[in-house]
Amino acid sequence: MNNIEKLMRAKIPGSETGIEVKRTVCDICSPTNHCGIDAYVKDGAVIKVEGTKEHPLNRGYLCTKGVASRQYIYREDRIKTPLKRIGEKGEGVFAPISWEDAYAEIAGNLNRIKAENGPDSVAFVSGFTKWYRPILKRFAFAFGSVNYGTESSCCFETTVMAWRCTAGVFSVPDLGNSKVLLGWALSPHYSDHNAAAGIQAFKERGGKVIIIDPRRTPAVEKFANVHLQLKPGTDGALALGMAKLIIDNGWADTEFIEKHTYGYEDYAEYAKKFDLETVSKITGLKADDIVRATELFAVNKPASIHQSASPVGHHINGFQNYRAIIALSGLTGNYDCPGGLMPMPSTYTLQCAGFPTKEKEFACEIHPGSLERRIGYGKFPVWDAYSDEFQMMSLAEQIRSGDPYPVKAVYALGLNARMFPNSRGMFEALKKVFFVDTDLFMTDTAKYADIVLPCCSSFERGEYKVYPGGFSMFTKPVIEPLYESKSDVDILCGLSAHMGIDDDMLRQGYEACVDWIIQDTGLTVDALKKSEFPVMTPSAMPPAIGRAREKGFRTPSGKFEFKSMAIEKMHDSCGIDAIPTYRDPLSGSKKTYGFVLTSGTRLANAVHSRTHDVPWLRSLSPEPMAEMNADDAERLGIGYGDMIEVYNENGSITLQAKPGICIQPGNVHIFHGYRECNVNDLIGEAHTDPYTGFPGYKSIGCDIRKSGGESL
Ligand SMILES: Nc1nc2c(c(=O)[nH]1)N[C@H]1C(S)=C(S)[C@@H](COP(=O)(O)OP(=O)(O)OC[C@H]3O[C@@H](n4cnc5c(=O)[nH]c(N)nc54)[C@H](O)[C@@H]3O)O[C@H]1N2
Ligand SMILES: Nc1nc2c(c(=O)[nH]1)N[C@H]1C(S)=C(S)[C@@H](COP(=O)(O)OP(=O)(O)OC[C@H]3O[C@@H](n4cnc5c(=O)[nH]c(N)nc54)[C@H](O)[C@@H]3O)O[C@H]1N2
Ligand SMILES: [Mo]
Repeated sequence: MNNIEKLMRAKIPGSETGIEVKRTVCDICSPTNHCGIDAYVKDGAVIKVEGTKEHPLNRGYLCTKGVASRQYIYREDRIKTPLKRIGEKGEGVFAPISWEDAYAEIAGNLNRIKAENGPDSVAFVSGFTKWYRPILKRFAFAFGSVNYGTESSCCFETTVMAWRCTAGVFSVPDLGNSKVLLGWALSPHYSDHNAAAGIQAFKERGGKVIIIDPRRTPAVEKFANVHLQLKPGTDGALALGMAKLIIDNGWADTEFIEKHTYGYEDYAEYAKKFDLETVSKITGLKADDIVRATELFAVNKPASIHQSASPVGHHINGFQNYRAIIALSGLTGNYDCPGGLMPMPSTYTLQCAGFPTKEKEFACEIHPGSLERRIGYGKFPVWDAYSDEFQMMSLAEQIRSGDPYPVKAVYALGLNARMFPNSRGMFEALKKVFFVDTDLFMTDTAKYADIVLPCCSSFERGEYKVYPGGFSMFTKPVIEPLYESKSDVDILCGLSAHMGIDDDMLRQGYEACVDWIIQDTGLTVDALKKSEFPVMTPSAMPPAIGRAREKGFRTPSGKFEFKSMAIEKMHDSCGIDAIPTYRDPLSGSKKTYGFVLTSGTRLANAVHSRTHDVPWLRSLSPEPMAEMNADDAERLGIGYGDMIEVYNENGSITLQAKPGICIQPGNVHIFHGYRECNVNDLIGEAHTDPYTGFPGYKSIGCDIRKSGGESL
């Protein structure tokens, strides 16, 4: 082997090998975890990836997903050209067409449907991906449709809403100055891996951690001083029980309550119902453990609360449960003070980086008029009040019923029908509309599309990004878009011209749009492009801790609201409660079942549906599995790997059993996103939170039996 061959084999960059190192990001996870990547590029192909050492987020490290980036971007089922359906919907038989023909076909159909049924009969929707959202929303609104909806309908938005109606703004822990962290559903090793190191450092400084989680996780093993392994969806009862203990023991911050809160008397009166015995019964927790955790949290100030992105909200009582948790920060005076919870509005596409952008103004500049025309409007009052998106969980039903008006087309970016409860109903609905789907991969949802458009990955495009701590970045493509793919935004901008949408911004393209959005930050796209790494944004400010106490909260009462004034106004027409009342998460089911089904805990190696077809990642959890408690399994004669059927009034799925100690007896947990075994077939469309429309993914009744055997 000569020297050059050796260098090539070791993938050493330089003029001898022609290998260049170019910087990009991995965008497989949520934007909080879009890690810096050093892409080793040779002859226009990525031949190796490493973490970027200079990136403030990952500092050189990559997780399993980032390490598998090459397999992700070069997946065999990448869509290569625009496609037109020639087979039946769902069959996956398509003919390649040119971009011009695809644009013409889409423009012709959407403009015809608009002329025949009005602009709202076209819904513009997005799955999990966030980066293009301001542009998609502007496109929808400029087209004239109020129907812009995203996966935020089932993700993190319910937390944001709970915060907005309590403190006026989303808030985050000031962990650096806390003594105690109440880790409500805290499991960063799986869902937010870059955050785990910060909590480790907090522990090493002597910080105490309480974890509230129905599951034993690495965070429980490594961080928890106390673990409350409660029954799924009983968080509200626990939080109200903690409130009662705090009040009864004189641990409440009376000064904060008097000066800065609204609705305390009603909240305190309601909490009286949640005595230790009642709470133990509802949550399955030992009374002593509840007292120990409450005292640790309430007497060691300052303390902060981590409320995770979604699991607390994935119940039919999720919004109220979140509010009950958040209320504890006001009750103990741990709000808007160093070491407590601090107000932190989002900067750009749901990220809190600590400076304002004009994302919202950009998306809504051309406004289509009254949002009361939105799909599902009137069903979920808190959603209607706090979001300008339509609640996507109402989409399938309105397509099927045509009530109050027909939805005739769905223009989607990365839509996954299996994300929805009653996914079969969503697939059926997609048969009834003119459906365009843009994706990297030929998914089972894309197979229902009339036109499929190939988009490219983060390695193949430029993108504006923000990171906590005031960082901004504009990435550059490290390779050309593969095959005939284009970036989602280039597709939207191209289509806008063909559709005759009268919007100069969309015509000018992505970089002009971003320049508009970041006009007040002291940066431009050109300036950002000069750096390969995130840079500090001139307009970034440290969090304004203490401002709400001084100047008032951005709520209707100007106070921290134990009782929401906004919801008080809705009470008479909608019957929803202004204080964080609790109801049984299983009360939505028609029948009583032997087990509680909970789903979708994150896997370290997977993100929803998008990674199960990446060979390295799939190899780490190759089979869909139902986790159950070893005692239940033994009692029922179920061994590891046995095929079991999990079923309820909504459907039945068959998968391998995985008995263990992760969850308590009485629960079955199933990971989500698997094409061949979709847990959302067991969740009914009406199993939603009446405040926000969020699906009850994480608590529904079910029974199990050995596959082909008797009911157990
Ligand atoms: N049972 C159960 N169901 C759940 C959950 C649960 O916990 N339990 N969690 C819910 C939550 S919180 C969420 S956020 C949702 C997420 O649900 P999904 O939206 O289903 O998430 P993904 O499968 O990651 O992504 C959807 C599609 O986007 C495509 N995609 C990837 N990158 C791009 C891109 O750059 N452009 C375009 N156009 N497409 C792209 C992917 O290939 C994929 O087909 O699932 C929800 N569903
Ligand atoms: N690897 C990976 N990371 C991801 C994702 C992914 O798919 N894969 N998805 C991203 C997205 S879209 C989201 S929304 C976030 C979600 O991220 P997180 O909000 O952290 O959610 P999970 O990891 O699902 O759950 C965290 C913990 O909550 C527990 N939990 C479940 N039900 C309940 C409950 O009723 N009460 C309490 N107290 N705890 C409960 C689970 O057992 C789990 O240990 O993750 C993001 N990060
Ligand atoms: Mo999510």
